[in-house]
Amino acid sequence: MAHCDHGSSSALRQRVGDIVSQTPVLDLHTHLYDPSFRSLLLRGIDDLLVYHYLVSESFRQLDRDVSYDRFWAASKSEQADLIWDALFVKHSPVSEACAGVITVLNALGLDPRHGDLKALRAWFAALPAEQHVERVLAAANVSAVGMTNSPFDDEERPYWDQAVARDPRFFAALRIDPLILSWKTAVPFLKQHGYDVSSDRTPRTASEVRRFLADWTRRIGSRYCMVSLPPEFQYPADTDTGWLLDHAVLPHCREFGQPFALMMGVRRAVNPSLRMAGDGVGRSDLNALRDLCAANPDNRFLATCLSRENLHELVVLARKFRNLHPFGCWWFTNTPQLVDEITRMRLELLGTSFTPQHSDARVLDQLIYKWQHTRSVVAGALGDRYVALASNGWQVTDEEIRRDAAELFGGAFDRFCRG
Ligand code: HDL
Ligand code: ZN
Repeated sequence: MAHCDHGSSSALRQRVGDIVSQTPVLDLHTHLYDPSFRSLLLRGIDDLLVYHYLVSESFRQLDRDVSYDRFWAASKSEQADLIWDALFVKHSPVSEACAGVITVLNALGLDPRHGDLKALRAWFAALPAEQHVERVLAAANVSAVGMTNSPFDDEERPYWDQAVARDPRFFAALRIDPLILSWKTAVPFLKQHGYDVSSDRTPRTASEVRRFLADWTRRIGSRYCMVSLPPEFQYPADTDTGWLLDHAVLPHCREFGQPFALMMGVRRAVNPSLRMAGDGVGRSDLNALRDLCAANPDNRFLATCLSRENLHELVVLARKFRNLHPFGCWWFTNTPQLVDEITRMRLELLGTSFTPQHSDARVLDQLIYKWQHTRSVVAGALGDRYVALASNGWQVTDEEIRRDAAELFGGAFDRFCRG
């Protein structure tokens, strides 16, 4: 076995780190909006601090006299003050979500150590949205941002009636949870919007649901359909969900040549008092995903799981089904330690035929930390694979490293979407 000179392995790792940081990323799933959606685009220090990840963490440290009601009655800046004091002043910001805020402030040239929230607020307030977007996309080296666009969102829907110039770097993704998971309430909504559906599972209802999906796909130019699913999700199933998938959603995706994205294992409202911060995790039965892929070979499925225990099964399933593309370290798995474990598992079982990360960013500035932290971990995992190859006489070239990095940071997703 050719001896790998230690010096060359650290030089190789350095080359990988440099190339990965220089590789623009396509962020396939976020909750961001381009500036034309105005107030829907969250940005700045207060939105960073009231991020629901930090809300749940702060309730573990806040004084008992800060009740849920008192917190939710407070203004956004008062909530931010409470969170800053609880998680950054009274305790060290060692959690991933806290560390992310520090990474962002540092990257923007702001002194995180002596966080004078008043001064930080003034700094962000003076930054127009369009300039803020340019600054953050450049700092994060993000070339494309996947939005989450729901026809059922009363706040967002009116924006699609406006013929305004959109930022083409922000692409749409059609989110259909209410349709698939709350059919009984989706029926009146669809009827109200001119679709002749009934709660019965009739061919008329199926074709009208497909017309709804087609109308919105064309209206927003979405690249894929997405749904999040509870741990109990089963397929096939004699349920409204199962029927809608088979008779409307999957045929729609085939007709439009688009993948269907599944985010599996979220248990909504474990603690409703935490509102958006109150969701939890549950282990899914991935036989449902297995049967989706097997029964629908002409559909393509993007998938991620919220339970760490499901993620190994997901990788093994991806080895069995070429129409399955694993992506991301979602939500509670988006921590450096788990991103490292999951990415190494995926590289060693799938090569580069997967997408290691999406940011799930809700606040514009989060792109900076979510991608800086991810790049550092992915570069480490990828570098180790190249060092192992080198020790067996396979020296990767910079061109090959650039090709592989581009594949992982959006290329594989892009090709998978195109079918
Ligand atoms: O369902 C989803 O898309 C999740 O990502 C939720 O939006 C969740 O609140 C979240 O932001 N996770 O990162
Ligand atoms: Zn999300």
